[in-house]
Amino acid sequence: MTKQTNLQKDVLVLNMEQQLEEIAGQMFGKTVSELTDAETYYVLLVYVKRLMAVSDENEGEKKVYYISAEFLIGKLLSNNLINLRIYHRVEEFLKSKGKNLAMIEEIEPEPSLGNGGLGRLAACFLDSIATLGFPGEGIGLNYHFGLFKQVFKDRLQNAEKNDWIEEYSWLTKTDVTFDVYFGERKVTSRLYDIDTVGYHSGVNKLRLFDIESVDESIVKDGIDFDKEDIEKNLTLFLYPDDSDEAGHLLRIYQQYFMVCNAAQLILREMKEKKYDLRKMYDHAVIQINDTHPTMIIPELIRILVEEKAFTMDEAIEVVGKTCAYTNHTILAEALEKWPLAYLEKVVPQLVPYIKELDRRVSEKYSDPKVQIIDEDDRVHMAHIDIHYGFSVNGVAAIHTEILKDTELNAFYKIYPEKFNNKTNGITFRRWLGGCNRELTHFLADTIGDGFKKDADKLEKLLEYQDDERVLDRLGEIKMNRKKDLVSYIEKAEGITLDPESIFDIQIKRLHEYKRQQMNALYIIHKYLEIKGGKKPVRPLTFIFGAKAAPAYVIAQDIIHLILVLQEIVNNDPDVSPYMKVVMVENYNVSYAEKLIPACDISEQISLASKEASGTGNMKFMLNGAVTLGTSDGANVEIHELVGDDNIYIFGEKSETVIAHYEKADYVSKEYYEKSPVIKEAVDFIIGKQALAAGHKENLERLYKELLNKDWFMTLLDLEDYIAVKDKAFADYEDRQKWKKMMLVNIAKAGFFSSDRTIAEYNRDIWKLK
Ligand code: CR6
Repeated sequence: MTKQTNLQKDVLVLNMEQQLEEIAGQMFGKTVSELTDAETYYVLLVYVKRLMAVSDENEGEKKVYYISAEFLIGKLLSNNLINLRIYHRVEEFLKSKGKNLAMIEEIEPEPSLGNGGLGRLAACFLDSIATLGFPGEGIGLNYHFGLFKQVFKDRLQNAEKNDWIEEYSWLTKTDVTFDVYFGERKVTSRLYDIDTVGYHSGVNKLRLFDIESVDESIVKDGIDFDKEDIEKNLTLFLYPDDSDEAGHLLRIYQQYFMVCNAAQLILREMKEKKYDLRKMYDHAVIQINDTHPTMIIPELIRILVEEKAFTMDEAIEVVGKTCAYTNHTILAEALEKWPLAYLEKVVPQLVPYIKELDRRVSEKYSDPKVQIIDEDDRVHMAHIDIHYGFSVNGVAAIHTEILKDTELNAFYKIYPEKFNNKTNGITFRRWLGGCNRELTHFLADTIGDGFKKDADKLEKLLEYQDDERVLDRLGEIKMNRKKDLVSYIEKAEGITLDPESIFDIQIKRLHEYKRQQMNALYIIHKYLEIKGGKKPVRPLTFIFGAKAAPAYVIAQDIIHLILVLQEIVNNDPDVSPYMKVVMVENYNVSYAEKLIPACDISEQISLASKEASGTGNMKFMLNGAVTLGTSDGANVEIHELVGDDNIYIFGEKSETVIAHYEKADYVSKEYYEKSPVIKEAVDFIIGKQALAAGHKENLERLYKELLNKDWFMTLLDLEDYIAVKDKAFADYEDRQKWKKMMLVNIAKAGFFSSDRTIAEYNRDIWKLK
């Protein structure tokens, strides 16, 4: 970009007030003071988009393409204002016109283009890539409804469609379209861009592909639609229900649509810039975010061979030096294995290439564990990435070790040099600056604002760990966020909470391995204790937020149990003065931004070895919550950083858990039978009270699951969990000691900045200038 455009940007910033008045006039024929909050939001959106359009793009000889089926970007207005460093000025100007920026931010619909951690990570990475000034872009799909909206009816989860694209949105329609072939069937794509601006830095693009013929009107009740009608449904939803064959096929259609467009976009850029395709890896690095984009490998090889006169050997070499893979899970059901027959149906043109890639592997290695196509003719997508990419990374130290030692050990033996760890991170612009402005200001006043560019500088806070004034201010700020949350929940859920109580929060996707059910059993235990006359010193508030995949039955049952407990506990006059339970409806990024700053105790209680990293754990710590967790994922690194005194760790270690799986010797019933405490809590699920408040079918199914299967070993850790959680609640009463723990957690959170993570990706994998 030229100097002139910089100047343009400076002028736009300088004349912000005048610009906003002008846009208000053009759009609504009003002055800013006459606008409604909704109109003000659109005026701000148009202004910020103009600003980003004339900002410098981060450019260079080599670029990273982060391909991902999910980008859980969340609302963008306040984040963009922060990164453009005009938040305060805009806020002041609006105030002078009688408006409140925080209220205007509420108007923005949230784009829910992701499920959870993996999608949110991609969004944090875009922010950090832009902030560090690296040339890079995200490539994904423009889902019209994103992840479903959760509604509770009769204490059950219902899924509704989740509109987010309005007449004015952050999307910019481009004139880029590509032809995409599914065998003989051709569809046409359309590219939409969302600018992502770095903090104090240039702009990168998130490129979202859509299909021209998409038809929102085919979605009738809830989220049901005709899964066969690809031309109309391809980009309607994120991960449509894949409990049946049509759902599986649709997912493959989506994945191929994504990578086919990505490949064409990348090759187009190579051509425009007159780069030598035979040295593609000098100009492009493709980061494959989990296996959803894996087909980019055979697709690129196919194009190079069929259209660019490469031999197969040459194509494999060039693509192999361009592609890198990130693994985000060891859960078998999340590691994609597509039946070859499905691929033949959707993308017959890729199948000969996949077979050739498989043939080359089987020629060299006989170990069945490393084959691409297995005996049942299923294609192991991760195996394509590992054999034909140059890097394989896990997302936390313990996760990468488990990959190397256990899950991917056979591959590690072949390619030790490919394996590396990149512990996840979060962008502090959103998860501190955006969601906790008061804390951010206080930190800047206390230790200077260097931490905004260099997160490690947060450690300076340690010098104040015995400073009563600083500790009291931290306590005060926490109380303010709790009060904010109390009024929000009052409005949103109709439940009144006590800000003086301890806020214990578990927010994340609902999955048995994350063990929300263990937290629920603790709540039952506490409820029975209080009923029996043993009252807690201070009231306790248990908050949950979680969506369950619509086809995941037990997860729905766990939600049901929590909602039943909410009903029983909150309406019991003997108990409700001492404890409350809330499961918030439609938990999403915006809700997280309100919950996390208000948290005292962060629940990170997954079964050791199963949570690859977690990123919520990092957000809580940064906002001064203390972790109650297992030795799993990034909890292990949090523990190392803050030390034994500033975290509550419980439960079996991952080696023990893995050994249980290997020997298949975990029997949940044994734990139930030998512990009266466990028995009493589990029995409550099908007791009179629960059945009166809930549904027999759901509660009985969950009860049986816990007793007969308990695949994620809830009962294994329950007693230890109860003991350690009780200890944490007791420690909370030593207020000064607790505030010191808060301070140490904030001070040590710098390591978890996604700026650090991205700097490491670049140092070890991408090598951008
Ligand atoms: N569910 C992991 O489970 C990790 C994120 C981002 C997950 C979680 O521990 O923090 O990825 N994995 O790396 C997948 O989505 C497959 C997640 O979000």
